[in-house]
Amino acid sequence: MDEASPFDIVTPEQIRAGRATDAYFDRTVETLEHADRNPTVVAEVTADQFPTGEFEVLAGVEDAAHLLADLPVRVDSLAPGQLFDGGPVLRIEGRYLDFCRYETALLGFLSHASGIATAALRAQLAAPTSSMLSFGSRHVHPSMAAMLERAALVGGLDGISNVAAGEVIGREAGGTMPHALLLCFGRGNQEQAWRAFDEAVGPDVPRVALCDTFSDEVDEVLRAVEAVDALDSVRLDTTGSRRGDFRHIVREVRWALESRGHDDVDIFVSGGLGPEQLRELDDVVDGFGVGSYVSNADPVDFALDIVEIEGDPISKRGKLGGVKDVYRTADGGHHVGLADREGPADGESLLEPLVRDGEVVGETSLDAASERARRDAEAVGFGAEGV
Ligand code: PCP
Repeated sequence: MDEASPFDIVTPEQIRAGRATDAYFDRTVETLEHADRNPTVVAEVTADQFPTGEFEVLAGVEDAAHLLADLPVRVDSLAPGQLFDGGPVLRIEGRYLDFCRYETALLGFLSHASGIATAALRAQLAAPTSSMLSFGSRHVHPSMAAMLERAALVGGLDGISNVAAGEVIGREAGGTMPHALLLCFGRGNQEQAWRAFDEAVGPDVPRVALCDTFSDEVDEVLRAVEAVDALDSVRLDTTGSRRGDFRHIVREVRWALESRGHDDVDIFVSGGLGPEQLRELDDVVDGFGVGSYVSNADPVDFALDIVEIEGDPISKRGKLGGVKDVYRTADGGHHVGLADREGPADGESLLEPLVRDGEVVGETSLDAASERARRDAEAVGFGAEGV
């Protein structure tokens, strides 16, 4: 183990050097070099061979691009944020030994981020009128926080909570107070905690009082608005065992605020929320913190397969040989076809150059990816039926 790294973290240098690989790729390199065999191949990253109608969001493309740009290969891919339901999302052309060892890291970059971005999009579409922050970094290994937060934003969440991840991806982390802060001031002293927070933090930090620590939500909310003049919001993170009818609790809080003239105080809720609860609460809250539903999403089951060797189509059983293209048709459907044939008349080809001559040439910006996911969800009807 590297003495300089006390944590169980594979370093960026190891990833770049092709060491974040399954050992059988090392054996494959040894064997091919021994046999003096290094064919020119085309390989494709695919989850489903044929379109399934069940769309997922592609994320992790920028990491994949930076990994592959160091290698003498040509890479095409769907753009980050693009929705897909079958066929290749990324294609590599080159000598096999030049990228063999990188398959493991490449699939890891794409699989995990795409699963998270898909869950984020599903969450966002369940509550389209509320703002939504990513609160899940506590559920993942800290070395993955930036991946989590970027993918959550690609899927449409509005903000992130992990500070270091924000520094990596160029976004400022948001968040105000945990229960620990209230507990440190002691039972019955919530006003002291809320006021101390108001006095301590900078003017740009929204004044959000957490109002569920010791007593009834309505009671704590009314105390908070009295305690802090410029209160922006209250947050309810009512624990599951006390929740009962959470929508009713939120409506009571809204009623109590409005009846005392505090219509401008927003209500923010968090804790164990997935699409069903988000949908149920969207019209009575202003914002959500969503953690585990997004952070614990299953990775997409991508595989990398060689589909052409020295110009001839090839595949293992159950996979489709030959270089493919993926088309979006006007009705929002997907069509997968051989790249050297004519695509559907109304089809737009989705695979675009990502890496050429050692340079990342594809568009990988976070804003463009989020915008694409949003537009694409509309185009294919993602989330339209509450899924
Ligand atoms: C919220 C809640 C969840 C956190 C967010 C993640 O934190 O208690 O544990 O959301 P999730 O349930 O959707 O994964 P806080 O209220 O700040 O937690 P704490 O009780 O630690 O103060």
